[in-house]
Amino acid sequence: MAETGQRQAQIGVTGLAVMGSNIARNLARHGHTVALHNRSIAKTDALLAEHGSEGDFIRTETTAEFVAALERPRRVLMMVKAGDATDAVIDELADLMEPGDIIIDGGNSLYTDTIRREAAMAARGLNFIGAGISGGEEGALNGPSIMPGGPAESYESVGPLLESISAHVDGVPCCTHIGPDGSGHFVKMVHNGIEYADMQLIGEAYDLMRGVLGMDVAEIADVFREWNTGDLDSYLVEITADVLSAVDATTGRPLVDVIVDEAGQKGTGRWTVKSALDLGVPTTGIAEAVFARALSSAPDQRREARGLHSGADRSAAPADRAAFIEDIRQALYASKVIAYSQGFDQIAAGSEEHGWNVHPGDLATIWRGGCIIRAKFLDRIRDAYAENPELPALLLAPYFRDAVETAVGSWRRVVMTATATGVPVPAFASSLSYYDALRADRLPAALTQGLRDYFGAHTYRRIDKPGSFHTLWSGDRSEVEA
Ligand code: NBP
Repeated sequence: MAETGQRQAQIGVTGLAVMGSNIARNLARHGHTVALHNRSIAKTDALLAEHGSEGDFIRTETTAEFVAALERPRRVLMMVKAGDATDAVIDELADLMEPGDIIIDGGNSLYTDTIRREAAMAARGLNFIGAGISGGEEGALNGPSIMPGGPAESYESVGPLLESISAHVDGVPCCTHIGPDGSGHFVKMVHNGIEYADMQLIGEAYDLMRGVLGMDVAEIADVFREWNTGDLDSYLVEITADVLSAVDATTGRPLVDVIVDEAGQKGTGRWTVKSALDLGVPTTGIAEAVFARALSSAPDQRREARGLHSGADRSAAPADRAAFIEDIRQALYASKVIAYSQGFDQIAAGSEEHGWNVHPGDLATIWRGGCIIRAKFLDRIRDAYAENPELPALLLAPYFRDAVETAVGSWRRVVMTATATGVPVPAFASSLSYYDALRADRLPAALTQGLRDYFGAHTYRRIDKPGSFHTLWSGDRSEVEA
């Protein structure tokens, strides 16, 4: 640790709350000299007091001191609250920086803000990188998954630094240049959306074991532990077993039973769904997960509705417990394939819309470690895109197609049983409907078009000849070419 002097830092970190301080420590532990800055000095001093011996830090108090402590081109990693705070810090930094310097926003910024900020910084000759960072506080310290978007030239300067602190899987860093401007924050947003879907599916699997099979929480924890040794091997399944194993010290009950059942959200899931709507991509798994959290967080309505008649048929509960647990596992896997397939579709659509040229295989590679959705499954996704970079949908890759076709009987039994017994499975059910709709020969969209033509003369196309047509519904009902 040192006061500002002639020594200069390879990188500066501003915003030293949980994420920023852990990333600064991670950078220092990898041999980089790190200038430290926070709006209020207390966090800087706390970091130095507790962890100053972990590496080479330069303490700075003001933004001017901070910028002056950096070697050129200056590299600043911002880890501040997303939104107005991020704009305020960028403005302050930009006034003190010079053309060629690089600002990295490692916060959870909305990608459209990143597009705007990147353009504004480029106009001032500054390089702006919007880097999605996943892994929470533990990942920030020990190796996160990093998704940087921005000018390719600036990645040459910051890429090696970021790659050095990222997680590594099979020697490959979980960090790569995603594409221009908002692409990094966009893929991080969809990553978080997939995380929502993953967690919702896990929740539904747990609820089925409780509600249909009447298993106790410890038994369900064992099932998740067992699942984590197979195809479902993932961080989220692993920590599900841990959370379900926790016992409340005060009451002696399973911790999950004393936690209020209202799920919070910070916004990235909602952003993903809004973007899916704008792009016209049916990201139903993520949408169901966001809506399920919203429903859980409507306690007044839920209280009033609690006594509604269920019409549930308890006799529909399967007698063979082991077989139904296997059905749930298959349904979880198949629904997870759908959620990822939809998420990758959304990324492809966003990439197309903004001209980002995002490589889906790269994402599967850098999501294998460090991030919350890390899973064995990601290896399969990476292989699928390596085999065919032009895959029309992840679901259609031979491996996933086989997996889902194998699972579909189980999936139907699970959704039927859940429906009969009154256990809500919005993500399982809508994923199955998505699958059925996608593989259908014909969809009722033909009727929708007929109705639209009837009341709004919106026209329709025919299966047997080109052109657009309209039926004179209120006249003689003959067809005219539109
Ligand atoms: P917070 O999101 O809670 O932000 C706190 C930091 O922002 C503090 O350093 C605070 O300074 C600074 N700050 C604020 Br608030 N307003 C400011 C302003 N107007 N000017 C300058 N600094 C300001 O911290 P976090 O949870 O460590 O997250 C940092 C970023 O990383 C966020 O964008 C977050 O969304 C993202 N992220 C978080 C996680 C996670 O697991 N927590 C994971 C991935 C990404 P102060 O100390 O002076 O108040």
